[in-house]
Amino acid sequence: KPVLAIDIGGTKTMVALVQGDKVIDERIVRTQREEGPDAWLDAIAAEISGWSGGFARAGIAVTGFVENGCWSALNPATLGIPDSYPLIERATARLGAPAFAVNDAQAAAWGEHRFGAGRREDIVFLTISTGIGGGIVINGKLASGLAGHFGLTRSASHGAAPLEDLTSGLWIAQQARDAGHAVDAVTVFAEAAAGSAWAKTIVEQSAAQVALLCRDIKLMLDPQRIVIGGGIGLAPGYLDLVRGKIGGLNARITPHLVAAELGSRAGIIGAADLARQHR
Ligand code: BMX
Repeated sequence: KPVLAIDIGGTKTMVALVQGDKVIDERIVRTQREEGPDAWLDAIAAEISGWSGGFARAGIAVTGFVENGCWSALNPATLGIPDSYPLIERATARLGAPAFAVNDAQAAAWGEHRFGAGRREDIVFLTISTGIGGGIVINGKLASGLAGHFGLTRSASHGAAPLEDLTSGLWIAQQARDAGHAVDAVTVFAEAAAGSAWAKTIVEQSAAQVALLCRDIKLMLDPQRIVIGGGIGLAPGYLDLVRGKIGGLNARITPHLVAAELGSRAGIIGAADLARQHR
């Protein structure tokens, strides 16, 4: 039977029926950021009411930290999750099937390792999205716990701000507003592609931060590939910009960047596979 796979991000939530690496059916809803996890689960349950009986278990990928079945925000600006929300318990009751939960970028890293751009390789997956998340696969194993939370790293030059607060989709939209353009991050990309100087500056600053991060990841973990996903990471032109900013490094330490082959589905496909193995 297919697995019910769910990916709750800071901006959108994907729900899908997944079998292996095949997505049989799929819905996307906005994450109602102000409403909280009970309402998010209600919205998911309403969306999939037609799928009842079509799955025997659920795999849930979420932005934030999952521990002992409970879900918390590490950066509440990315999504305001109440501390230690009992996700497994509530989701199992609400969805009517045993649920497994994992961080969204860790799930996506696993999906890309199993079925996508990182097959049979050690990879780091980076999602450039509402926030910036990551997952690490080393020696065929997914690193768990906090591992991969690159968006929360800081550097002396940034002061108290986590990296994602100076780089992510939320930051891009905020920068646009500060420049007098009340548009979302995707529109900033369209504007940059159309030649707007203000938009280009914002996108380039974000790409420069990600380039530095990829360089550091190469030195710390030496993955064969760094797989880039997320709504910003996969926006046309972004990956090339990042590659451009990395350019000029000694070949030995230059990271190999590729786009997520599963695209925006890396999280649901990875979560489904992890839920299947977890039984
Ligand atoms: C944040 C953090 C990570 C997450 C990443 C990407 C929270 C709520 N989230 O760093 O756990 O993986 O954002 O999340 O603390 P996304 O919503 O942008 O996909």
